[in-house]
Amino acid sequence: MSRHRNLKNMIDEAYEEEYGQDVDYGIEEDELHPDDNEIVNEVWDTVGNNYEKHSIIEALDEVDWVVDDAINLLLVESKRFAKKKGPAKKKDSKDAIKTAPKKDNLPTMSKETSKEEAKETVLKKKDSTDLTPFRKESEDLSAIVKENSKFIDKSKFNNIIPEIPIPPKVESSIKESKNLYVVVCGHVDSGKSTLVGHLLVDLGMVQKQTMHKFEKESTEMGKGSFKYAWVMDERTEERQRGVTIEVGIKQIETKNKNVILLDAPGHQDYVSNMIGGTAQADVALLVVDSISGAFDAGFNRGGQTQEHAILARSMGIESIIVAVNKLDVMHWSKDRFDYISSLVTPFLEEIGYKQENITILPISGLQGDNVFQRSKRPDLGWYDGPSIIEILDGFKLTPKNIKKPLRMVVNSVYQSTTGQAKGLCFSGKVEAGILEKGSKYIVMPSCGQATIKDVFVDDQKANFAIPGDNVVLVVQAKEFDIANFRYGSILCHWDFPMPVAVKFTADIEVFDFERPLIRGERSMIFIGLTKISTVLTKIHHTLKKETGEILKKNPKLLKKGDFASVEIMCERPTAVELFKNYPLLGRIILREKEKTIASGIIKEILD
Ligand SMILES: Nc1nc2c(ncn2[C@@H]2O[C@H](COP(=O)(O)OP(=O)(O)OP(=O)(O)O)[C@@H](O)[C@H]2O)c(=O)[nH]1
Ligand SMILES: [Mg+2]
Repeated sequence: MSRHRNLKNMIDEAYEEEYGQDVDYGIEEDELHPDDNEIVNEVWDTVGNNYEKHSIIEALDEVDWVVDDAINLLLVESKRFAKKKGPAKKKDSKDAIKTAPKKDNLPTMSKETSKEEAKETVLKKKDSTDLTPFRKESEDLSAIVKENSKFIDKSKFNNIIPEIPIPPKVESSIKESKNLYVVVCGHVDSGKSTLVGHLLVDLGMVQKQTMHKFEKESTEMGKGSFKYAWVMDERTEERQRGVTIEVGIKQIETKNKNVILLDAPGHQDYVSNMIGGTAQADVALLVVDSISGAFDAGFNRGGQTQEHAILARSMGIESIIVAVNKLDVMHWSKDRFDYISSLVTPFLEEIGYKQENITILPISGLQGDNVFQRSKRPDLGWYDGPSIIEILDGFKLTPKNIKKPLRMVVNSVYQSTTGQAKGLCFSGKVEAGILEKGSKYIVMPSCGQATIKDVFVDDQKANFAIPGDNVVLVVQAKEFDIANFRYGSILCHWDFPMPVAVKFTADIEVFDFERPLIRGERSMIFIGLTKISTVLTKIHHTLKKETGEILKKNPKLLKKGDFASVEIMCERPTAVELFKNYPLLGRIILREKEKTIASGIIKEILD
């Protein structure tokens, strides 16, 4: 069977299943040597049609026809092998692209989808991710990892990571961290930054003069309603557009907690930044716009109210606070609040939040009702529950992984010449284990060595840090070059470095996407703060969610709602963990075409 026939069959089946109709590709068959046919097809189906047949054969020749090695080579060295951009190979398929109706997004998978649209879907799909922009990084990192491969022991990749004793001098002085990380998320313009900005003003953390300045300047810009949002949106572009782009971080103190507020962007173009914020959070504060129309835009398919809630749950957040915002515009209507609750609460339960972990309350971020203090407004007399700050203050923190070997997510590396921390500095958050001054650690995936000269926890000098602590470290580094640092690198216990791999198996759940997922699917995967281009190299079987029972072996495609065991290959060596060892670093989110298509957990690290 030739490559084209093979691909055609695969997609035919998918379409027959979905549409009950055939698809005409206008693609002719190539005759291939029968002995090598199957191998070439297998590689080609996985890497997609960015490659010509002769490139596949060339790559196979270089690695003695070992399929996995050829796939690896083609992806890592895509520039050398991928075909040059130019006219489509076959006349008919090119015409199909031209004549198909233009759409911003891929066509929806419905029975009504036309043949032309179906063709367009197939043709676009196989070219979906261009690996070129990652080429340099991938080459650099591959070389570094190769050089430092003595630190990477593949035989230990799937070992259970044991708990290790806490040093006695540390144990006696450990106090439970009071830090609570809250990601403030929700659809664009729902009022997240305004809420956080107003809260900081109410807490006296913003000077009166500064607030006057924001009021004056935002009004001059015709954006007076954004004055509180300006407390969080500090960049000129954010203020001019009235849109948050990067996660804004502010720390506040309540009676019992240090609350770290991570004000995420709601715009769909910046979902990756939102994911970075969510990866660090203990709880989600989902801000929902109660105004008619705006609520629907966020809550309907494609809106970020649903997407953010799903992402937070997929990333391990179990508790969610829903702030039904802008109720001032809706005249503080209890009916409106009840209506929104009646839609949002069942949805949250459906995506995996337990009823007891969902709190919903009416607020106005702009007016400040039920944010810092309970509202005294008579119109809101029907609600007598706590304010957001009261809810956060009473939040029960789950015990952290203190006995596991250290994992600290590094979110910046810089040289500092001023302040208390001078020299090469890492800042980030301890996820698991104890970090001790004077100890030596390893930074994965680049395998740099770092000895800790000084530890600062919340700007105070300390001898150690525990899970949940926000730290700045002054380090003495060996085999570590700032240029090799990647956002999301992990500082690890010297004896238990994180596996650095390119291939793993995962159990994934498929979300609502325009079409089914098939083998060869290219997507961006998010693991903690790491973002990486990947290919779905195998679909082993679908599973029953509740029991893990195998439903269908080797399915051709995965549809919305399917659970499946799959194999995923990363475009460069990546630090990954088994979910059972470190849940945060073993969870994955798959995104394609600016949509979250699936989430899952890493089950086995292969290579
Ligand atoms: N009437 C009213 N308007 C509000 C309220 N909260 C926010 N707004 C308005 O909603 C608009 C958007 O507010 P932002 O705080 O920037 O919204 P956001 O959710 O942070 O937006 P992104 O970060 O870009 O997703 C501004 O004009 C705010 O004044 C509210 O409680 N009542
Ligand atoms: Mg904002």
